[in-house]
Amino acid sequence: MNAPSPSTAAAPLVLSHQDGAVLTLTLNRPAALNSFTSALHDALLAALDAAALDPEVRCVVLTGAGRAFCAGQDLADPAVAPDLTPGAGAKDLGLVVERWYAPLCQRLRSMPVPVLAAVNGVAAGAGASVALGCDIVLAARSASFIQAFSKIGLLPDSGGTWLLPRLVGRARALGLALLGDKLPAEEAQRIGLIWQCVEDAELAASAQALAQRLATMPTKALVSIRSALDEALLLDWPAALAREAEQQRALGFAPDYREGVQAFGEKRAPRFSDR
Ligand code: T3D
Repeated sequence: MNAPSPSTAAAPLVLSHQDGAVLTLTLNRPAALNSFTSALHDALLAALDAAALDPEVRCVVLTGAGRAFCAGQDLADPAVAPDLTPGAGAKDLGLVVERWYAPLCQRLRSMPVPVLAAVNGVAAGAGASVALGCDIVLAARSASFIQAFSKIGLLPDSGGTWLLPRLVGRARALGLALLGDKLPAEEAQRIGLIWQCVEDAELAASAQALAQRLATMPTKALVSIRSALDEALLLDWPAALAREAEQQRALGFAPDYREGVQAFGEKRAPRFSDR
């Protein structure tokens, strides 16, 4: 991965680097392990919104600067951290989740292009949920996933309660979420929480290679596959079959299908263009 452009005055909270059709977004609060403040939320959401609208972007890579991917909510943020002075009122975390985390997770899940998380270090709390909400998760061998919520009296948010049992089943989801233990990347791959664990030195290059590959694929089909798999988990068998027919109908009318079949017949690489 090429180094993101160096910052000028105040360092941007999200570094953006485009290589061909692959946009890499790097969370950039390394001193606080890239934990989320409202400003980081704003910057990330704006970058994802822009990518969603940019026809040149066909895959997004999300990663972190420094030694962490993301340590979840910034617990030093006075807007969310409890005021410990006696008699001080409690903060409404529901509002924080509704205002920031739910829109971010919804944005990731509805991106019109595949999103790949390159987990370069620890992913804790909402940082783990955000990584796991991406379409493909690659992690460095030294990275880890921590459902840190229970340690501070909270429950997995940012889609965590939805994602965890679907990814690893109820028993493991509960073990991870109740205990909040550090799960090394290699173990995360073994239990099916993530796609792949790679050597630290290979993470950036592996993520870019996979992202470039996804960027050459039929984007509409990839995004339909994501939504079909998500929806199918909530459907019974006849409804899933009906939904497949519906989505296949739409893909069959899209130019990428013609191009794919034509390229196969002509024994050449397809040139997909739908987005
Ligand atoms: O609004 C709401 O609150 C609701 C939404 C909640 C969503 C959530 O994400 S809740 C979960 C929040 N996250 C956590 O509880 C994780 C807290 N962090 C940790 O447990 C540890 O830092 C890690 C296990 C992630 C890494 O440990 P380690 O030993 O490698 O690093 P460290 O020394 O703990 O942290 C390094 C620095 O980053 C340190 O700052 P310092 O002392 O060097 O100035 C530490 O305070 C800072 N840091 C780490 N995590 C956070 C953080 N600062 C603010 N917020 C953090 N979450």
